[in-house]
Amino acid sequence: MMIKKLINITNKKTKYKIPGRTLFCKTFLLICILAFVITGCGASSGENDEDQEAEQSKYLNVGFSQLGAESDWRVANTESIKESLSRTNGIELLFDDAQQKQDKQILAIRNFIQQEVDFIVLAPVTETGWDTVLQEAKDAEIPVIIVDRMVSVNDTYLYTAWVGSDFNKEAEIACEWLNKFTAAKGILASDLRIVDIQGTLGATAQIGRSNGLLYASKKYGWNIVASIPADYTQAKAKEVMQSLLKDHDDINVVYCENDNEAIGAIEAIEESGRKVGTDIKNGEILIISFDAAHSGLSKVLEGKIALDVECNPLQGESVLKLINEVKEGNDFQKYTYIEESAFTADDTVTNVDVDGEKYDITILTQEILDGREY
Ligand code: GYE
Repeated sequence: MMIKKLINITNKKTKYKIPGRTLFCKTFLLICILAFVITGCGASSGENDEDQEAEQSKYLNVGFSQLGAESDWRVANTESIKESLSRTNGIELLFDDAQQKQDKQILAIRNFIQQEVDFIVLAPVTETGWDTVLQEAKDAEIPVIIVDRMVSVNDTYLYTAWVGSDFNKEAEIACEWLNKFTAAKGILASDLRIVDIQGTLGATAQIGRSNGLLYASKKYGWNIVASIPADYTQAKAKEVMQSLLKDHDDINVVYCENDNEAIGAIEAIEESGRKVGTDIKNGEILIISFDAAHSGLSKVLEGKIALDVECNPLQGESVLKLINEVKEGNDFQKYTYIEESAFTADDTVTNVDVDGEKYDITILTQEILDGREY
């Protein structure tokens, strides 16, 4: 290959007149190049290729299609997976960030298939639209592990396993807390004027969190003033909140579907001259959030986020375990749910009932915040 390439280059060059060179000079030059390639250079590059191949075959090749880097949660999720799927753990990781675009994720998966990776890990931006590409991975006999959000496919045999959070449960915890908290403060359900700053429409986290709020609003008689997506980003949530505040002067609860959105919403509220807090009767706006990343929990401790429901992004170890189990042909769990908590700085509500079970609400301390890894 290499020799052919050099001959071609040399041939190309001979088409041009080289001033002051004789045919003898040109032939001599060609012989020298060939000798160099065949002896020293050619041999060592072959050896290098072999060395590289031998080095790489020591590792399991895993392609990871991450949907983006839109939030603190996402950054922590990427870091966790990169840390676990490392050479130390026998894995060569190919990483692709799709910048929140499904077509980029599909392209990345096709590239991984072409490169004949051993496993594909996919954090899908939305639930639908994966059947074709996952069938392609299946045909290539590459196991696919889905992380975080789900894929909604005609047949679940298209993926090997899934690791993530129970988004319906997270929403139920948040809404049960709001119901108990407002009841304890003597606030009527019919007085609640809630806005939902949603995540990326069609993402499992958005579907679970938005639906949970809708369900509870019907159950308890709350008013949902508006539901607007902000793609889980601080900047978009700030814009959304600014326009909501202009259109509605009676908002008293903002249900943000992640911490970065909550931070953006708080900025907009404070810049408008209103206050965030739990004293709804005196005009404060109560903020609920999800993720409980360090940035969100700091706002809990400052009294600006009333409740932050945890969504744990540290999924790397579970993914590594699954990969090893599948590789060894051992039994494995098709669905793995990560354990999670919920945090508040106010001790009015210490637990809620979720699906007939008591669920503790953790009172956040500086010590918990200091120990937060993400
Ligand atoms: O809450 C948000 C992120 O899908 C659980 O996506 C994830 C969500 C998370 O951008 O911060």
